[in-house]
Amino acid sequence: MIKAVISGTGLYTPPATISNDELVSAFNAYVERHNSEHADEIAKGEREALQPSSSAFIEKASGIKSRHVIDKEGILDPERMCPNIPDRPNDEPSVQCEMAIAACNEALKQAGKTAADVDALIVACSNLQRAYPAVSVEVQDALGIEGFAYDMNVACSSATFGLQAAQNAVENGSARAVLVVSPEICSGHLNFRDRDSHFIFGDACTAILVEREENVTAGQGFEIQGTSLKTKFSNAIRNNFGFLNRADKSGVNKPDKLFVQQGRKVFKEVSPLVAETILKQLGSLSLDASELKRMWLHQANLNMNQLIARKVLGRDATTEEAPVILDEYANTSSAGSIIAFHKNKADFSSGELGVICSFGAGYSIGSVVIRRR
Ligand code: CO8
Repeated sequence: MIKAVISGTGLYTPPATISNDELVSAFNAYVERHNSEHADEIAKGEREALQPSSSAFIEKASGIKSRHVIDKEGILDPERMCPNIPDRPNDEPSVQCEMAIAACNEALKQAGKTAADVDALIVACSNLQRAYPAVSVEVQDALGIEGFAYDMNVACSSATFGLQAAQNAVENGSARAVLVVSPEICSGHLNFRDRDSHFIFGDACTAILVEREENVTAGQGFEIQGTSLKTKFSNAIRNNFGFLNRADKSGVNKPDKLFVQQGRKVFKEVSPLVAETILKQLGSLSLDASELKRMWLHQANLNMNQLIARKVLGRDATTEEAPVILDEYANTSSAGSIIAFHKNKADFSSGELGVICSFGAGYSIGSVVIRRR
């Protein structure tokens, strides 16, 4: 039987960063202007005053200290509060394609492979910058990969669901190697005027190369032991942006056409579901949680990750056991758990086990147990 191995990972990090203080200062300038423009209505009780945001709240509630973004200026302009990412002509690579190329090249280099060794590419992410042609086919062409490519979206679990698709393609023989790439431009769909969520997301792109075991140098990479995917419908995290928006006369600029969530509800409902999924999966592989060296968890909220890790291990996890990257990156949707993996895997010795686990909108959970070769 053919076995699938993760032989390389790559990461593209946009150079621009926004600290909590910078973000809060732009938000509060917007609040001040809004409240002074509507002072009469607020005084008469006809309109509610907007409340300021605070860096202390953001760090305490989420663990986020800063985020990387494609464009800083537009987000921090209180008049605009949206990134400036101009459209490009069709004969230039799209922004997502550019991010994907950088991450894929690093993954290929880490694996010691070239595009000629790859048969398929999946762009797996929360937001695609156009409907078609598929961004994946553009990336495939830019990298010079023969074979096939497709886009897929399972929100924050896109990369782990993509990993299972890659594992299947490698193990059933339809591809020698598959690149799973997650160009997440979360700032494009974040409502920077919403106090409850303006701090949550950042931008980044990850890539993972999945290959046949026989094509990977002995002792290199992580063998995929098993994947466990779960979905359960919920309205608690939504983004109603879509191609039918223009067909609704009330217009495309309503707040529900951007990211909206009931954060508390998500926290309460998803955390136990994630721990349960991991434990069940370990059981089905005849493994015990105590055998895990590391959990590379989705990076949405520090308190949530600490709770999930505690439920899985039966005790508090150390930061070595459940590494954190959301302090620097914020929530980068499907890229988050892969960034944690990319940055925290070099110390693994042969035979050691870990789990990559994503969770988010849908709800969707993707858990991938891997063993260092
Ligand atoms: N500054 C100051 N105070 C604030 C702020 C703020 N910015 N925001 C809220 N508060 C106040 C509230 O008004 C409230 O005050 P009061 O107690 O007086 O009513 C108090 O702080 C507490 O508010 P919350 O209950 O909302 O705060 P929480 O402690 O629940 O923290 C979090 C909010 C951080 C959002 C938390 O609930 C959380 O992280 N939950 C989990 C969320 C999660 O994991 N979501 C996953 C979503 S990711 C995903 O799947 C989407 C993928 C698609 C990507 C699309 C890209 C855009």
